[in-house]
Amino acid sequence: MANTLGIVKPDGVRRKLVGNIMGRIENVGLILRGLKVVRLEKEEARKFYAVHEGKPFFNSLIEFMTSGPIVVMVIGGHDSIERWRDLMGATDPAKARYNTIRREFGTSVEKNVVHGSDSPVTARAEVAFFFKDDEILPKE
Ligand code: IDP
Ligand code: MG
Repeated sequence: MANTLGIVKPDGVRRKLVGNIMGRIENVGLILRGLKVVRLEKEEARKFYAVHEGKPFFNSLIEFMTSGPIVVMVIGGHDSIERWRDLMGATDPAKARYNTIRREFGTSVEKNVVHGSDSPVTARAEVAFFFKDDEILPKE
């Protein structure tokens, strides 16, 4: 029942997709345990995406992720990491399955609307990046 981190990226917020995306989370029975709207500073974005430093898309990704507010979510429930990534779809919207968020709304590999942690280790670190313990609803 581990938590995972979800983000609605600046393109998703700009295009008013937050409600739609949260609806999908609710509809599959995942649980929203934490929520906030933030705007990342360049340095914060670089730290969050440190694993991608040096890749050709890194600088552009940082520009994009700091281009407007984002919505960060702590998502819980059984297999939350995998099930949230299933809702998101593949990184490249053109390759994502039908009915996934990225397939429906993504406009490029970069501007793919949402983020999700990819393992228990990254989920723990990414949740802690944005949320203090007392900002997360405890598991019942
Ligand atoms: P993920 O978000 O599906 O886990 P990652 O490989 O971890 O994908 O990449 C992080 C983010 O960096 C992607 O969601 C996307 O916004 C951006 N990105 C990844 N690969 C590329 C690329 O080849 N070109 C442009 N942007 C990319
Ligand atoms: Mg990733």
